[in-house]
Amino acid sequence: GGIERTFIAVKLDGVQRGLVSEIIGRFERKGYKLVAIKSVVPSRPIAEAHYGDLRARPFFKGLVDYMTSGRAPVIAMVWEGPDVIRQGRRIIGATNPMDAQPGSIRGDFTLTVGRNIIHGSDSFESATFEIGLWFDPEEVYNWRFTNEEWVVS
Ligand code: YYY
Ligand code: MG
Repeated sequence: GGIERTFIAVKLDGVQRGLVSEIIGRFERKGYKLVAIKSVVPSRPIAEAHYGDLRARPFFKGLVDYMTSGRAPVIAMVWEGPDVIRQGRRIIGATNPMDAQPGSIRGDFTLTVGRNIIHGSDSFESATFEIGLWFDPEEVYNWRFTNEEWVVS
Protein backbone atom coordinates (compact mmCIF):
# COMPACT_ATOMS: atom_id res chain seq x y z
CA GLY A 1 0.00 0.00 0.00
CA GLY A 2 2.94 2.45 0.40
CA ILE A 3 5.54 3.36 -2.22
CA GLU A 4 6.14 0.13 -4.11
CA ARG A 5 7.76 -1.14 -7.28
CA THR A 6 6.18 -3.54 -9.75
CA PHE A 7 7.32 -5.39 -12.85
CA ILE A 8 5.28 -4.56 -15.95
CA ALA A 9 5.97 -6.02 -19.40
CA VAL A 10 4.40 -5.29 -22.76
CA LYS A 11 4.42 -8.77 -24.26
CA LEU A 12 5.33 -9.32 -27.91
CA ASP A 13 1.70 -9.21 -29.06
CA GLY A 14 1.42 -5.72 -27.55
CA VAL A 15 4.63 -4.68 -29.30
CA GLN A 16 3.45 -6.11 -32.66
CA ARG A 17 0.16 -4.24 -32.26
CA GLY A 18 1.87 -0.90 -31.69
CA LEU A 19 0.50 -0.46 -28.18
CA VAL A 20 3.77 0.27 -26.34
CA SER A 21 3.23 4.03 -26.07
CA GLU A 22 -0.47 3.58 -25.16
CA ILE A 23 0.48 1.26 -22.29
CA ILE A 24 3.41 3.35 -21.03
CA GLY A 25 1.19 6.43 -21.28
CA ARG A 26 -1.47 4.99 -18.99
CA PHE A 27 1.04 4.39 -16.17
CA GLU A 28 2.83 7.68 -16.84
CA ARG A 29 -0.32 9.82 -16.92
CA LYS A 30 -1.60 8.19 -13.71
CA GLY A 31 1.48 9.60 -11.99
CA TYR A 32 3.67 6.52 -11.65
CA LYS A 33 7.43 6.77 -12.07
CA LEU A 34 9.35 4.74 -14.67
CA VAL A 35 12.52 3.51 -12.96
CA ALA A 36 13.66 0.87 -15.49
CA ILE A 37 12.89 -0.09 -19.09
CA LYS A 38 14.45 -2.31 -21.75
CA SER A 39 13.57 -4.23 -24.91
CA VAL A 40 14.46 -7.91 -24.55
CA VAL A 41 13.79 -11.38 -25.92
CA PRO A 42 13.81 -13.48 -22.74
CA SER A 43 15.89 -16.67 -22.57
CA ARG A 44 14.04 -19.91 -21.93
CA PRO A 45 15.25 -20.10 -18.27
CA ILE A 46 14.05 -16.55 -17.62
CA ALA A 47 10.65 -17.14 -19.23
CA GLU A 48 10.22 -20.44 -17.34
CA ALA A 49 11.16 -18.83 -14.03
CA HIS A 50 8.91 -15.85 -14.74
CA TYR A 51 5.91 -18.15 -15.21
CA GLY A 52 7.18 -20.75 -12.70
CA ASP A 53 3.93 -20.75 -10.73
CA LEU A 54 2.17 -22.00 -13.90
CA ARG A 55 4.63 -24.85 -14.63
CA ALA A 56 1.95 -27.54 -14.14
CA ARG A 57 -0.64 -25.86 -16.39
CA PRO A 58 -1.36 -27.29 -19.87
CA PHE A 59 -0.58 -23.97 -21.61
CA PHE A 60 2.83 -23.55 -19.92
CA LYS A 61 5.06 -24.88 -22.72
CA GLY A 62 3.18 -22.93 -25.39
CA LEU A 63 3.38 -19.78 -23.29
CA VAL A 64 7.15 -20.11 -22.83
CA ASP A 65 7.65 -21.00 -26.53
CA TYR A 66 5.68 -17.87 -27.42
CA MET A 67 7.50 -15.52 -25.04
CA THR A 68 10.92 -16.75 -26.22
CA SER A 69 10.02 -16.94 -29.94
CA GLY A 70 11.75 -13.67 -30.80
CA ARG A 71 8.93 -12.75 -33.19
CA ALA A 72 9.12 -9.42 -31.35
CA PRO A 73 10.83 -8.31 -28.14
CA VAL A 74 9.15 -7.80 -24.80
CA ILE A 75 9.28 -4.30 -23.28
CA ALA A 76 10.26 -4.95 -19.66
CA MET A 77 9.70 -2.16 -17.14
CA VAL A 78 9.73 -1.30 -13.46
CA TRP A 79 7.18 1.26 -12.30
CA GLU A 80 7.23 2.89 -8.86
CA GLY A 81 4.64 4.69 -6.75
CA PRO A 82 1.82 4.44 -4.21
CA ASP A 83 0.14 1.00 -4.24
CA VAL A 84 1.51 0.41 -7.77
CA ILE A 85 1.37 -3.39 -7.52
CA ARG A 86 -2.39 -3.56 -6.94
CA GLN A 87 -3.22 -0.45 -8.97
CA GLY A 88 -1.13 -1.80 -11.85
CA ARG A 89 -3.25 -4.96 -11.90
CA ARG A 90 -6.39 -2.76 -12.01
CA ILE A 91 -4.98 -0.66 -14.86
CA ILE A 92 -4.20 -3.91 -16.73
CA GLY A 93 -7.53 -5.66 -16.07
CA ALA A 94 -8.50 -9.32 -15.64
CA THR A 95 -6.37 -12.10 -17.16
CA ASN A 96 -9.21 -13.18 -19.45
CA PRO A 97 -10.09 -10.23 -21.68
CA MET A 98 -13.74 -11.31 -21.65
CA ASP A 99 -13.75 -10.52 -17.90
CA ALA A 100 -11.62 -7.35 -18.16
CA GLN A 101 -13.48 -4.08 -17.54
CA PRO A 102 -13.71 -1.56 -20.37
CA GLY A 103 -11.26 1.18 -19.40
CA SER A 104 -8.60 -1.35 -18.45
CA ILE A 105 -5.81 -2.14 -20.93
CA ARG A 106 -6.99 -5.69 -21.57
CA GLY A 107 -10.63 -4.55 -21.55
CA ASP A 108 -9.94 -1.91 -24.17
CA PHE A 109 -7.51 -3.68 -26.50
CA THR A 110 -7.71 -7.48 -26.23
CA LEU A 111 -10.01 -10.43 -26.95
CA THR A 112 -8.30 -13.65 -25.82
CA VAL A 113 -6.18 -14.81 -22.87
CA GLY A 114 -3.39 -16.02 -25.18
CA ARG A 115 -2.97 -12.51 -26.61
CA ASN A 116 -3.65 -10.30 -23.57
CA ILE A 117 -0.61 -8.08 -24.42
CA ILE A 118 0.67 -7.17 -20.94
CA HIS A 119 2.07 -8.66 -17.74
CA GLY A 120 1.95 -7.16 -14.25
CA SER A 121 3.20 -8.59 -10.95
CA ASP A 122 0.36 -9.86 -8.74
CA SER A 123 1.93 -9.44 -5.25
CA PHE A 124 4.85 -7.88 -3.39
CA GLU A 125 6.63 -11.25 -3.48
CA SER A 126 6.19 -11.74 -7.23
CA ALA A 127 7.16 -8.10 -7.92
CA THR A 128 10.40 -8.50 -5.97
CA PHE A 129 11.17 -11.81 -7.69
CA GLU A 130 10.33 -10.58 -11.21
CA ILE A 131 12.27 -7.30 -10.93
CA GLY A 132 15.34 -9.28 -9.81
CA LEU A 133 14.83 -11.85 -12.57
CA TRP A 134 14.57 -9.37 -15.47
CA PHE A 135 16.85 -6.54 -14.29
CA ASP A 136 20.31 -6.12 -12.86
CA PRO A 137 20.26 -3.70 -9.88
CA GLU A 138 22.18 -1.01 -11.82
CA GLU A 139 19.48 -1.02 -14.53
CA VAL A 140 16.93 0.28 -12.01
CA TYR A 141 17.51 3.98 -11.47
CA ASN A 142 16.33 5.98 -8.45
CA TRP A 143 15.21 9.49 -9.31
CA ARG A 144 12.91 12.10 -7.82
CA PHE A 145 9.90 13.65 -9.52
CA THR A 146 10.44 17.40 -9.36
CA ASN A 147 6.67 17.87 -9.75
CA GLU A 148 5.79 15.47 -6.94
CA GLU A 149 3.95 18.09 -4.86
CA TRP A 150 1.50 18.54 -7.77
CA VAL A 151 0.69 14.81 -7.89
CA VAL A 152 0.74 13.69 -4.23
CA SER A 153 -0.08 15.66 -1.07
O1 YYY B 1 -1.05 -12.60 -14.20
P1 YYY B 1 -1.87 -12.74 -15.46
O2 YYY B 1 -1.06 -12.48 -16.71
O3 YYY B 1 -3.12 -11.92 -15.42
O4 YYY B 1 -2.38 -14.26 -15.53
P2 YYY B 1 -1.68 -15.63 -15.05
O5 YYY B 1 -2.77 -16.50 -14.49
O6 YYY B 1 -0.51 -15.36 -14.19
O7 YYY B 1 -1.22 -16.27 -16.43
C1 YYY B 1 -0.08 -15.77 -17.10
C2 YYY B 1 -0.34 -15.75 -18.57
O8 YYY B 1 -0.55 -17.08 -19.03
C3 YYY B 1 -1.60 -15.01 -19.00
O9 YYY B 1 -1.42 -13.61 -19.06
C4 YYY B 1 -1.84 -15.60 -20.35
C5 YYY B 1 -1.41 -17.06 -20.17
N1 YYY B 1 -2.58 -17.91 -19.90
C6 YYY B 1 -3.09 -18.68 -20.94
O10 YYY B 1 -2.56 -18.64 -22.05
N2 YYY B 1 -4.20 -19.46 -20.72
C7 YYY B 1 -4.78 -19.48 -19.52
N3 YYY B 1 -5.88 -20.26 -19.33
C8 YYY B 1 -4.27 -18.72 -18.46
C9 YYY B 1 -3.16 -17.93 -18.68
MG1 MG C 1 0.37 -13.76 -13.30
